[in-house]
Amino acid sequence: MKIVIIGPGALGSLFAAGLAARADNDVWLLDHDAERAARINGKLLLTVGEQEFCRLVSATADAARIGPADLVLLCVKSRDVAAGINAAQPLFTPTTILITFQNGISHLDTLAQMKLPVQPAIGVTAMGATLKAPGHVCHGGRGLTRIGFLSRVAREKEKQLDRVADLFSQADMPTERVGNILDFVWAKLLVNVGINALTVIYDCANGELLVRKEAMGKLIAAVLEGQAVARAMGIAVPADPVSQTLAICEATARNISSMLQDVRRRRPTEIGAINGALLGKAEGLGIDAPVNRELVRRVRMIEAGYLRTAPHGFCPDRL
Ligand code: KPL
Repeated sequence: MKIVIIGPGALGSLFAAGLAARADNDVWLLDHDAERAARINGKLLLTVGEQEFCRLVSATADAARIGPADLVLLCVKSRDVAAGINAAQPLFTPTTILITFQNGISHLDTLAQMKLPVQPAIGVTAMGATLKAPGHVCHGGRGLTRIGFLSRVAREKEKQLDRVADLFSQADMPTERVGNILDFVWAKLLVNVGINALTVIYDCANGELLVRKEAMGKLIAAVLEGQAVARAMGIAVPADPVSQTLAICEATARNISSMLQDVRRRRPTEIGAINGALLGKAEGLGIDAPVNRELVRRVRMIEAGYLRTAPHGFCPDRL
């Protein structure tokens, strides 16, 4: 099977390394950065605990070199979704399966507004990964991945997606095809709404939010605002999203959230795709979401501080 992963970040590299374990998979990484692609090409390093594996993965910045693919995994940040798909046109045929993995919900609007080569499936994963360097990824814990289409598709497409779920599961990345992927997107959104921005504001690891009274109050309020929006939209989120968020905070206590990692690397954050997108939905429905508004304002202020001092568009390791 020819598999192309767009975006050599932590998750993209983890998927590439996992799927390349099977010799009959021809795995490619598509990177917008040709120099970096040349460095990664042919050798992707995967660290799992004390063990290191070298996987044969080709990398390029030129989708035409790869040609038509069976499976495309879009693993770029939300703001790069349109550019990622546009650069990948030579990969698509009517039978290509495209699965997009982004945090937050704003990519769903981007996808809905685009003229897409195929109907995309949406992915939500709890797999943990950290990028040590381009071409070197560390496995950060196994969690369930869910994939599914947002609307009805032909039975054959569903079967294709079932086969992709099997392929992932056989590569030690347990995966299910689900019929209600939007519920899972929102369940994860509420967790990120409660944790990510606050770790930036308090400059702390996830677990520290649990011992800071003020942060805990904001976490709970932000998630409850999100739950109200989800309910108004008819989305079935977990009955107690606050407990779920607190449990994930505890389980990932030593993690530096992806948003705080972005801030520390002076990269644009995903605040717009997470709390900002939630706020947009709340406003559209006439629901007040003062805590999320405040979180967006404060993270944007922090972000503006360092983006202002960087050359225009500068982004050290944009993936
Ligand atoms: O998804 C995460 C992120 O950092 O984006 C959590 C669950 C908060 C783990 O750090």
